[in-house]
Amino acid sequence: MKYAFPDNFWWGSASSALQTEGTREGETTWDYWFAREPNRFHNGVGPQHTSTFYQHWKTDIQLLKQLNHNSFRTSISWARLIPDGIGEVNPDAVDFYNQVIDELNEQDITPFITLFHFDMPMAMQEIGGWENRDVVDAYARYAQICFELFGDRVLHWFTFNEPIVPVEGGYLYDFHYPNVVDFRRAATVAYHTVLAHAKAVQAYRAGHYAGEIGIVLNLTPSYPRSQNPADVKAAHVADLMFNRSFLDPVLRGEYPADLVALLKSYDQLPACKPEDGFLIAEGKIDLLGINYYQPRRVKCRDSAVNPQAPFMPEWFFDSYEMPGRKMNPYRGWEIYEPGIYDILVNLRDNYGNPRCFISENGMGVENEQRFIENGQINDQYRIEFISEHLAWLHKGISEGCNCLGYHMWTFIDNWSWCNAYKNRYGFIQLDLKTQKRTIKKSGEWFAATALNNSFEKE
Ligand code: BGP
Repeated sequence: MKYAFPDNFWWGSASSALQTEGTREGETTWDYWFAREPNRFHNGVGPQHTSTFYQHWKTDIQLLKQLNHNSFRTSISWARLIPDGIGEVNPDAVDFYNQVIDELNEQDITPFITLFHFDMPMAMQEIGGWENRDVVDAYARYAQICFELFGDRVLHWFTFNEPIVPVEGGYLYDFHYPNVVDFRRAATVAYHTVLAHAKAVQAYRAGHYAGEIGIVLNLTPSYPRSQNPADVKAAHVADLMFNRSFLDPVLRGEYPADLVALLKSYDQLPACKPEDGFLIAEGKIDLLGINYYQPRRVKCRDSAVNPQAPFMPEWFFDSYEMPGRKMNPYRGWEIYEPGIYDILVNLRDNYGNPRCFISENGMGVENEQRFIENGQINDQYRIEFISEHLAWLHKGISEGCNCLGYHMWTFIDNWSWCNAYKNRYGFIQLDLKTQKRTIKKSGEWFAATALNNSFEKE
């Protein structure tokens, strides 16, 4: 069967500043944390020398061209642009991002720019990070500076990438700095992130720029083990906590009433100001980026909650390991292609069918050198992964979902936070010693698909 996509469909990939640039300038929480606890990072590899995009941006953009990208998302590093988060702008950073943006446009690759991809300037973390409303204001200023500097040539902006991840990693599950486990503080961080998002949207609207502004959310459809009301309720709470805590404010301009009621009943609500509601209502977006990697399967709890234990989302559900689920064993994530369709249908039916696109989807695999044939990684598994997700995406579009594109994570193997270079995601293999870039089979497959705006599959 031939799967053809609408005209002007966005084909491309995503990356982020800290994971690719290398040549660190402006300290982030990652630099600080790595200096103190290198053992937290796979093989002790930190963020200093990631995939050298800072030096090789021009030839890397050539490679994007070879992959037939018509669009590409990366982020601006707040700490590179404004090293202390709030003060002077670094002119070298302005030059660098100007060059990258201009070259992308020159090559007819539409730049999609994220303002915050997990990389908090350390100076901002030192005053409390997202727990402090002053940091919300500093971020709003940073956003406004970016719009003023680059808004004439960047027409697709994203305030945050996966804002729930720093909440989970930094304040619940101990996989990002500052390694706190405290739900109320996590809720405050999430809430202030939504306020920061809304302030950036407000600034963008006030500037009457020509483009559009959105956010990138990692949506994990929550599937109950069974239709038993207890399992269904468990899935509902997981959905409220991990999806709707950001989805509802950015698309509906308000929080789900049952999420607010639930947190209130456990005394976990962040401190709110009366004017916050108006601000959140102004944070409604033009375009939603959807990162989809895995579903969330849950069941009701098998055991009673220990009332002395810290309050956690897991007070309301257990994870459910569905027998026979397909796994990516390297990352430990389930692969469930219909999830992409379920997300789109949910947006169509319950959120007014917003303009959206898949902003990340991908498969990290360890030790890909074992698949080298004639000097090239033959990653057939990745081609299958992509084409199966695309088939479900295609079904969604044919049923009226407003999905405008598909971006892969990622173009060149890059540094994956605490996993460093363990799992490789790229269309292009990166030799860490020589920095040599070699297109994988999946890169060739994607280039052909983008060129034809279609692909064939049985
Ligand atoms: C997303 C992030 C990316 C990227 C990707 C792969 O959550 O937006 O930054 O890293 O996941 O995940 P990981 O690197 O954790 O394997």
